[in-house]
Amino acid sequence: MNIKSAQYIKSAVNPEDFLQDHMPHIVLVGKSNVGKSSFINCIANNKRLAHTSGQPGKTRTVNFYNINDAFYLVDLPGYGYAKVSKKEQLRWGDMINNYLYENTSIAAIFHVLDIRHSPTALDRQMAEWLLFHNVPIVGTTTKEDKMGKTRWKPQIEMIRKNLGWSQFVPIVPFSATTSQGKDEILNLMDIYLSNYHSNDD
Ligand SMILES: Nc1nc2c(ncn2[C@@H]2O[C@H](COP(=O)(O)OP(=O)(O)O)[C@@H](O)[C@H]2O)c(=O)[nH]1
Ligand SMILES: [Mg+2]
Repeated sequence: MNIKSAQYIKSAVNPEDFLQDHMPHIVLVGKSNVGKSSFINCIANNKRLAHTSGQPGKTRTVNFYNINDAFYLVDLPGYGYAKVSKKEQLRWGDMINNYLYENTSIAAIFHVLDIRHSPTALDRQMAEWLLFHNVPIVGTTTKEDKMGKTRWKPQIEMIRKNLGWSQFVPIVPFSATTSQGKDEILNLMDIYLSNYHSNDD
């Protein structure tokens, strides 16, 4: 897939504001500061499309980007930011579950994890929700430029085991800094979008 156009559409908090039209959604989930915005900018070839930040926990909305007028890339609010209150954590859980429940347009969900770290309890909770919602999952282990290549495979298998992902869940080592893994991610997006469309009729 070539990215011909990428445009920020809107940010939403309430289910009635989530986009729901004919276009499928490809969704990003992951810890705050893991690199979701950087992933979007790298995939879309536009460093300024999604707001990246050294200030974790800033994205508290569901953000929609129109890619090629063919699908929405959807950035769900990151989790696990220590300074967030209990109340806000609950609101976050509601928002994500609302989005997942209301949504029948999800072609695939990319669960983004830092290749250097073991999954957290919230990563595992997220993985459980996604398995429950029965949507296609792609693991993306990002910031791989910060780790020697020989260590990728054992880290990836540790993450797979920890999250209870079968061998059928693809896990792509990725770096927004070097664009490593970008082509594979675009190919997977293509595959899941065509599977989604063939389920349509
Ligand atoms: N070295 C490296 N840094 C990254 C990568 N992806 C993101 N970052 C950095 O990690 C921080 C958080 O990234 P951001 O995309 O805002 O994370 P988000 O909160 O998940 O959207 C920023 O300082 C990014 O520059 C990567 O692949 N490699
Ligand atoms: Mg972000």
